[in-house]
Amino acid sequence: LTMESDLRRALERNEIKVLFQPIVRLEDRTVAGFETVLRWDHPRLGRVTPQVFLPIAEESGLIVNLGVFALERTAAELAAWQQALVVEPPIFATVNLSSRQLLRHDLLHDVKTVLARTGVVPGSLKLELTEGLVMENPEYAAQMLARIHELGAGLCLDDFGTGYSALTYLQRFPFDTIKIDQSFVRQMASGRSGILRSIVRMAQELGLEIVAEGAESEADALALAEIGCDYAQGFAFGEPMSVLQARQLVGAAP
Ligand code: G
Ligand code: G
Ligand code: MN
Ligand code: NA
Repeated sequence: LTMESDLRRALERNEIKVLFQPIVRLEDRTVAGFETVLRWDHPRLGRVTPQVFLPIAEESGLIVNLGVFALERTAAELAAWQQALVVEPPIFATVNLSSRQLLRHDLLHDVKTVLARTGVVPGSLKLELTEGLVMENPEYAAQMLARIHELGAGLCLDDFGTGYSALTYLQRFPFDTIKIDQSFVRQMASGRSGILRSIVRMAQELGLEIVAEGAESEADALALAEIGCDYAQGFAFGEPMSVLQARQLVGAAP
């Protein structure tokens, strides 16, 4: 309960940080975009990870405020980069969604407001959701995601391959990107790349962009490129970093 009341004040006390982890284009190793993740710099406990505070945020409803915060910060930063830099295609950013957020009707309003206020290039601000989240209520999720897609936000299916992997759902939902779970990159590194290869072939067939998550070495990056992944994310290219570091990385630092 202490944690909950601390979290309630954390936003106004500037203790919540939005970190940016680079997503790199495998063909030329340029930074294509970022996934943003939250961290809580607690005055006594130090840096608290989402695994610890997200369950509390979900339970208490504070996830709504945190979600709007992550969305606004990410979109504002992205818009500034898009104005400062002329790169084609423009840099993108993905923001994680949790179940409470998807099930809230206001999500549409929040996304619409953020897109209108920041003027990011349509599709360059993406929402990232897991299969499990979508499968909690596929009918409802299909409707919500269709409307989010209509607003001009991108959609990325996170942790792909770990859940139900009902392939028909990939066609039913307007995802433009899949993010292949780290476990397949680990398997590949130990000589088993069969599933990874078939996921990539299927995603290509469906016209989806492919991000591989958990690229930790140069060998991983080379193998992922050879298999046909478009992008990779992982410690090989950078851990989640501060917004200032991200600005420097894209060349948009003042
Ligand atoms: O960054 P890290 O690997 O510690 O993230 C752990 C988990 O927390 C990931 O599954 C990620 O999706 C989730 N997460 C990180 N930031 C956010 C956020 O802004 N909103 C939501 N809903 N989940 C997040
Ligand atoms: O569940 P989700 O995919 O949103 O979580 C992303 C998390 O994965 C981030 O919090 C980040 O810390 C972690 N991560 C990112 N890159 C790597 C990596 O190369 N190796 C490992 N082990 N974890 C990573
Ligand atoms: Mn994610
Ligand atoms: Na993931």
